[in-house]
Amino acid sequence: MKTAFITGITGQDGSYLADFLVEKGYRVGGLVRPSSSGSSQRIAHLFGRIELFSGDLTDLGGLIRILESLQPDEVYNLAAQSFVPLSWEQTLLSSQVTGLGVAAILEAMRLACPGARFYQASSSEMFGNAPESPQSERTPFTPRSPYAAAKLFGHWITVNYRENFGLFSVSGICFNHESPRRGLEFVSRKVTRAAARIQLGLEAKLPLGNLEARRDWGFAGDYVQAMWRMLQQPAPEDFVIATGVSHSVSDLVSIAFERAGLDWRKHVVIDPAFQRPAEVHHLVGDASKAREKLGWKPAMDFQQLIHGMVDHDLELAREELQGARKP
Ligand code: NAP
Ligand code: F7E
Repeated sequence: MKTAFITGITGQDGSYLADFLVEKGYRVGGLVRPSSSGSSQRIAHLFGRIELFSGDLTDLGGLIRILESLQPDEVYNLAAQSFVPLSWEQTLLSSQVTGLGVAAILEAMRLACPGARFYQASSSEMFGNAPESPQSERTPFTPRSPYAAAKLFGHWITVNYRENFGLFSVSGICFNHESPRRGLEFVSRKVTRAAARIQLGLEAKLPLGNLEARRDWGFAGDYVQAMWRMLQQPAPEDFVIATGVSHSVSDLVSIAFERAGLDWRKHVVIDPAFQRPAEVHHLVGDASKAREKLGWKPAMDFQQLIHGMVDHDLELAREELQGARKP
């Protein structure tokens, strides 16, 4: 039986990865923040089948103690302050967790379990307004937010630990991926939840920022499989993970509202508070290396993804109406 350790296990990707690894027969350990007692609902169905360790990605001593006791075969670093606008408000905290936190977990691994394999959750945000499209492993990085700059540090420190210490450490440069477990502040979930709540009369308007921004949106459940495949390779390498198809925020809104039986033009309002001065306008990935070397391709397309999210949010909104769920 293999053992995996997941930081960020209470997040969207961490919860899907834990599902996937438990299903594969792994012993799964996860890092949870002492303050996150209220945010474990994404992994509640796994209680009893995973082991949780209290700690913080920025606390080297705690990470060393956990890794010494667990002795994992694979470490997945998914913890981060992952919301781009918040990284402008909490710049140092975001840099510490999303950037320096990667150095902390790598250093802990080097000291406690140097033979383990390491996955770093790198991001397409590192490309910024890239000079070429689509973006691949060879595209230059031009980060455009503290989040993206911190991710770039995490990306390069992962490469450096590989080259200097011989660690099996790799980065997956993942483009946006969503699911019914997505945080409510990200645009996909904000839209699907609002469409559902407007349909059931729980809300009337949806304030949004830039409707022209384009992203390459995939399904989180598909992306965690790529993460695992990267750690099963004979040699450590970095991979872009993407669908290769981009859509605008207005495409997203139109598909979601249509699924909910609504005309989005009657409900969406533009609110400058949600516009980003340093916007990343268009990201779309070229995942041909992952297709060739990992045998990975996404199973779910954009419309299926958004339909599934709307259907899930309609169910939650119905429960809320019946008084079985808090808003
Ligand atoms: P998410 O839902 O925001 O989850 C972030 C996780 O990090 C949560 O479990 C959170 O714990 C944890 N965390 C935050 N600060 C921490 C700290 N100081 N110490 C320990 N844990 C901490 O993010 P996600 O969408 O699953 O993404 C997973 C990773 O992939 C992130 O690193 C993200 O930046 C990266 N990424 C995501 C995407 C995407 O489209 N989803 C694309 C590319 C890269 P709490 O529950 O306690 O808050
Ligand atoms: O924004 C536009 C916004 O916040 C997507 C994170 O997982 O993926 C995610 O980062 C786009 C942007 O995701 C609203 O301006 C318009 O152009 O859903 P988002 P993100 O910033 O792309 C990357 C790959 C990560 O690594 C990150 O961790 O949508 N947009 N109106 C809006 N966005 C939000 N949130 N809210 C709006 O009202």
